[in-house]
Amino acid sequence: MTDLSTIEATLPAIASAPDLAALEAQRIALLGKQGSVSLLLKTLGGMSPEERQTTGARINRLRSDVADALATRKAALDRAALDARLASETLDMSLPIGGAQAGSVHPVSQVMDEFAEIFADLGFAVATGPEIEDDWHNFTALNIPDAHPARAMHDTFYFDRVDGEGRKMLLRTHTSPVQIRTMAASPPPIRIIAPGRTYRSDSDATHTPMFHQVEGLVIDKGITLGHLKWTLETFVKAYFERDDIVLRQRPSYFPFTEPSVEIDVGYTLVKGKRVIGGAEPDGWLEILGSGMVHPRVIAACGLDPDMWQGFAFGCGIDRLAMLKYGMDDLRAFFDGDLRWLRHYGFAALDVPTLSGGLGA
Ligand code: 2U9
Repeated sequence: MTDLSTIEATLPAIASAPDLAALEAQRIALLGKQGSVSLLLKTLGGMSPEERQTTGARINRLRSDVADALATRKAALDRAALDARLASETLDMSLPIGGAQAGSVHPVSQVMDEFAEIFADLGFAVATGPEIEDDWHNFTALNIPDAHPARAMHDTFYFDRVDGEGRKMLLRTHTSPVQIRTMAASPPPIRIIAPGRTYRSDSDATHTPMFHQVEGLVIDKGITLGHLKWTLETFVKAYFERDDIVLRQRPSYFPFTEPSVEIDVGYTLVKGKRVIGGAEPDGWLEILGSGMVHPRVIAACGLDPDMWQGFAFGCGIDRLAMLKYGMDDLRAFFDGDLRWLRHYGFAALDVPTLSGGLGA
């Protein structure tokens, strides 16, 4: 058996091991099953108590010195190997991205960007908020009290817990709570759009449990239905990128707006296909809901409805994307099928701008 002093003398060799393979050979020779230090450790059992206190302690110290020296050298060799790799591997940032592997912008993201661009031009900011909400922000503040039938109509996903104030937690059924939070937090005038994910327990060819909305809100003094009509007309013309757009307004009902107005856009038949636009429509498609913000909603956010008025609107982005870009099944939007994404996706650098054109 190699004696203690001889092994102690090998410690400096560990610190100068030329590479990881040599270091591993040293580790096996010292600490492996038949390694010299391991064999010395086995002699501890046969020692007298006095011997264990002196020689035994020296062997244990040797074991830990060897382990430390191996770890220190390994860290240094690893670092040197990484440095060498980083120095030898280069990335040419000017190479074209690999065609088949290139990602694309999902039509829903594209349409959200188009909305933001059009409404930024009209002075609207983009506001966002939590997807997990409480029933006060999602319903009560929007003039939908506890027993109101609209709560049932929203097919809400509830959590089985309440928040600190005893409010039921849920997945927001519309983006309206974002506007409630904005009104409660910042003084008018307010001009915002709120794009985002919304959730309802509903699933068929035209409904998915998760879908996307954009809602808009204007709060100021002296706001009228005229402002609403002009804003939506300006938006729809910009979105479909044509001036010969005819809108039809139909009276409707939402708890949070009074009066409420549904907006249809005229389409013309071109070779049997519906095309949005045309001065003399062949038919109508419903695209937006809107109205003057209900005074109770303004009051719920701590504002005086005699001083402040406003209008709001809401629409499903997924449906608007289908109308503009021609998809016919909503469910395919969220299947993650690469063929669909390549076909309907947009180039990442093709950012929509009013000056450069919105869509492809
Ligand atoms: C506040 C006040 C009023 C938002 C509005 C609509 C009309 C509407 C639907 C369109 C299709 C939802 O995706 S959809 O099912 N929305 O028709 N939304 S007015 O009104 C608000 C929002 C917030 C504070």
